[in-house]
Amino acid sequence: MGREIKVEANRDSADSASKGGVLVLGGDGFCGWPTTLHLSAIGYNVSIVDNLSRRKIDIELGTESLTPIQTPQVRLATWENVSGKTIRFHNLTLGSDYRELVELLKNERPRAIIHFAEQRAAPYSMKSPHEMRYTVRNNLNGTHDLLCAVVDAGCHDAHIVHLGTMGVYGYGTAGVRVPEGYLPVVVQTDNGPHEIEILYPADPGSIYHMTKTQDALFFHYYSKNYGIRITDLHQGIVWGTQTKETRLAPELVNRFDYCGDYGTVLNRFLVEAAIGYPLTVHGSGGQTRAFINIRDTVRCIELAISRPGDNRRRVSIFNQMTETHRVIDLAKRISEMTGVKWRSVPNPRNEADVNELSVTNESLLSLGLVPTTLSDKLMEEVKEIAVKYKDRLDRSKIPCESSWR
Ligand code: NAD
Ligand code: USQ
Repeated sequence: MGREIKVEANRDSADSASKGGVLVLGGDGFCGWPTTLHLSAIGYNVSIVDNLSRRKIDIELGTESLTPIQTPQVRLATWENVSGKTIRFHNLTLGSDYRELVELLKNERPRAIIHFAEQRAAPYSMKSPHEMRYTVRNNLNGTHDLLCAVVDAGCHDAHIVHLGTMGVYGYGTAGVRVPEGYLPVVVQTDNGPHEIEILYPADPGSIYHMTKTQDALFFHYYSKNYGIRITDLHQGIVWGTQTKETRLAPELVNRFDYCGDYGTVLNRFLVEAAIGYPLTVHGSGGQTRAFINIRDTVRCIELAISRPGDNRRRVSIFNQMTETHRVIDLAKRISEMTGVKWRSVPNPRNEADVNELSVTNESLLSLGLVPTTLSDKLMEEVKEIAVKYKDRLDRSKIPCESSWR
């Protein structure tokens, strides 16, 4: 068994009142930590699996979260103090600690497994062959080991919810409104035209995004052959920092990445504005992308795991995003809000300078998601975090140095 942090004094009482057990793989990360707290708060009995590789990559890159995130021990003890609820932590590497994973699944028999545990930065995945190979090894072995272990442990009833990405579709959709994973197409057969449904053609723009397109095939295979229930959430760019639960104590603060590898565009613009650094628009800024606030991320996971069972032989694919924006429009809006100028920097990525993007997201809306859309008030809130911790910021880490070319 992986090293376990013991903060489980209330385990029995938590179990008896619980809505069921949930494993959060990658529960120490930016999306995983607030999701863990939220699921614990609403009555799930939650265990985290994380090998802290993200914290180690920070050390490797010589950077750290803008917010002072605490060790897992302090985070979990604080949560127990403020909520009275226990969360267990297993330090285990998905993709290599296979036997430990099988044992964990046999012991916990979770109702749902939320899979966040992948290397998630496109620029990091493109730095050099070392990071390219690490990203492929980590993400693909991790996802496959999880599926294989679920079968091996006889946990066929566990619902796997994976965090995928909008980037699996590519961003050049030729005017098509991007559907939720599947595309109906008409093929010519000897008996005339016949309609079939295919996975929307994959068009990854980085090694990282490519691993997510490959994950989709693993899910298709395990769902079709073993009847494992799988939901793949194709998430847009997440922005924001805090959620209702992470706000409950300073020790629960969520991670905030701003560096050129891990910082995502909107959070980076807000941090740049907070220190008067001209907003770094790549190229013309005509790139259109899908966005979602971190509060909606945690809500979407809640909705995904609480919905009734569906066809186990077909992966459910939902687009987890609430709005689309052009990068330049975000820069101009933040510039007007703060008085900090934007400037165009040469685009280090191999991506279209301009694209249109229209996305279907009915599934999560129909389950009850009420989108938290971009508002100056919410952006102010993120900027406040940036201002509060600006002395921790290292300006030399802002430029994006990973080049695709
Ligand atoms: P993150 O890097 O902050 O968190 C990932 C966590 O997984 C880290 O704590 C890391 O230590 C852990 N991890 C990675 N590989 C592991 C392994 N092999 N074994 C055990 N633990 C491992 O990333 P995030 O922003 O929270 O993203 C979580 C998921 O959501 C990723 O799969 C990502 O692709 C997806 N996603 C993120 C965004 C975003 O904007 N942040 C957008 C769309 C999709
Ligand atoms: N960009 C800038 N300036 C910056 C940083 C980025 O103009 O300072 C541009 C990029 O060139 C790109 C766009 O903003 O056109 C988005 O870049 P990003 O770094 O915010 O997002 P991306 O690399 O796509 O990755 C992030 C997450 C990833 C997730 C993905 C969802 O890191 O885990 O899968 O968003 S999506 O973009 O919908 O595929």
